[in-house]
Amino acid sequence: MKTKKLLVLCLILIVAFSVSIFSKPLKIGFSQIGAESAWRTAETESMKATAEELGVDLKFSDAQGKQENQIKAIRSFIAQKVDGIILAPVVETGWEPVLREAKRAKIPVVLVDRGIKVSDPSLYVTLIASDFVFEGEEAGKWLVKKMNKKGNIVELQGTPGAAPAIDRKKGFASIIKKYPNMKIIKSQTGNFNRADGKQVMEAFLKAEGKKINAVYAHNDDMALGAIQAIEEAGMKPGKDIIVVSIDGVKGAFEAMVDGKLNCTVECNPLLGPLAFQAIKDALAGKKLKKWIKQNDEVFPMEVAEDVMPSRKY
Ligand code: GYE
Repeated sequence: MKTKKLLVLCLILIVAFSVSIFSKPLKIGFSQIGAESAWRTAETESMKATAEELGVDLKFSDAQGKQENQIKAIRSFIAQKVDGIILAPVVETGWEPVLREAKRAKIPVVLVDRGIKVSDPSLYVTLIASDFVFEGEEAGKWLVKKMNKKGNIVELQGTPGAAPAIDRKKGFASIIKKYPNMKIIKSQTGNFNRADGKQVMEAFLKAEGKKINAVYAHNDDMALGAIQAIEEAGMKPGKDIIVVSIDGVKGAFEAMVDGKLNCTVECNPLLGPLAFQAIKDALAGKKLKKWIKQNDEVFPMEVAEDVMPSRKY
């Protein structure tokens, strides 16, 4: 009898405890990199919309492209005793100290869209992101076919030190180097934004002029900037110079329909639902895969018009 009573009491306590945790809205901090591209804006919207749908109390912080601001945001989330942290890390390195602080405070950290390099994998729950090496390889394979295995390419890289910049360069180069008549004649960062993409392309055109047969941009925004530079130089993007990029944002599809962009490899930014689910799973003690990989498709301009209406970002 005594043990039965004790059991009932325990049960009541467990239920009361669970109700107290789960009835108040989850407080989650999201440290976003900035708003350098249409892709990132789509990701921010996905996070905010999902938080609203789920009734999550979202603390949103825009780091204006600076890691130090992200570190400050994470510290402030810890001080506010959030239930979980979602981090889109601007660069791969330099996260260990602040993530150790989050771990000490028992706050699960979910990485979205970009990976990091840490010696202790327990510092984050999971990474929800695309395979950037694969995306670079796909862009390379498509270009090899389009260029008939020969020609000169210029490359617009993403932000220095960012996982998608490093891996998209690596994946692309691994394909191109198999073809001795294909050459990457220039490669420079355009910081994942349109204005820098345009400016760097202008410099490339000044230096190499008509030698350039193709542009490979690590994201659509830089490709759209490059397209403008090509037009201003009196050439036809998509015809005189082939343009291929990554992300698959609306602006890219519009440029493909206009015949100015030849191909985009998609990269899914709609990570809100998966990110909040991952935090909930971590809080419930579930073990998650270290990388929840997103699958991406290649969209050449020939399919753009048909596909465009079904695009969600
Ligand atoms: O491709 C680009 C950006 O991290 C995957 O960041 C993301 C990249 C995306 O700003 O447009």
